Amino acid sequence: MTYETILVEQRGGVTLVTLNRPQALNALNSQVLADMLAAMVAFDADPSQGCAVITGSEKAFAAGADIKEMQAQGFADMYAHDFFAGWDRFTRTRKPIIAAVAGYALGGGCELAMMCDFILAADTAKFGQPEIKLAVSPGMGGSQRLTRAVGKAKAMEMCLTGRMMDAAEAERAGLVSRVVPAADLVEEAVKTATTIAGMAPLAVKANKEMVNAAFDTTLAMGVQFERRLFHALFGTDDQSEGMTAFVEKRQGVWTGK
Ligand code: CO8
Repeated sequence: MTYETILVEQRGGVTLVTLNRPQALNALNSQVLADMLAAMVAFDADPSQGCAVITGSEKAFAAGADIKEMQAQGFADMYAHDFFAGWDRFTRTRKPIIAAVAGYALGGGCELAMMCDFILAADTAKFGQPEIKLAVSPGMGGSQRLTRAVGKAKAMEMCLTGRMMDAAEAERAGLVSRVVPAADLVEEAVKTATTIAGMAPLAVKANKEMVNAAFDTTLAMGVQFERRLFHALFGTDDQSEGMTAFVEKRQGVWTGK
């Protein structure tokens, strides 16, 4: 399957998606949304694929939602079409997605990275929510996810001033899991994704679901949710195989059942 605005390749059990609108620094327009959703639905449905990596170019992961597409829109258009609500579907992808960010991740680009399960950053990465400079605001979840990731003080300052955060600050603030040299970014992300793709598939989905639940619920409810999913994994063949393999000092062989 080929797409207009993204490149998709499979590297073993890893789906590598590269945003490919270099002329617009990978700005996210309606076509990117359509292409990305189609790619993620295919990824989720393909049993040979265990983890995805989304990356951009050396200069930009994505420089935001496409300003030229939004420029002429009024409230009625935005509201009638529930503009960009389609990105909610992206967050319902059940297998893990790693954002591999080099260069600018601004506005919708920062928000897309935060919709992924974690962010691996190149030392060149720059994160920001500069929408206020356009007299608007984040619209793809940035005010919520950034605040949860880095706390109110930094999120508020970034949203109100448009200030960018470099990779080192993003790592200190907990926005990214790790910073790697730019030249190694995609290789390191694919390596990490390969590790995840090698785990028992049901356990991967359960771990993703329970960590995400930490954002949506109270501590007590989240702990209960985790415990129930943990119990449920004891109904899988792979749990039995995983623990038997440990005792027999060998690698587990997963069936995804
Ligand atoms: N949209 C459309 N085109 C863009 C965007 C964008 N977000 N960013 C860059 N481009 C285009 C430029 O217009 C330029 O095109 P052209 O060559 O035709 O003039 C090309 O990409 C290269 O960009 P620059 O020449 O500006 O490159 P520089 O290296 O000088 O600057 C920057 C790089 C600093 C990244 C600069 O391009 C910039 O500031 N871009 C805009 C960043 C921004 O404001 N992002 C937020 C956008 S708003 C948003 O994301 C809202 C999200 C929520 C929406 C949800 C709605 C419900």
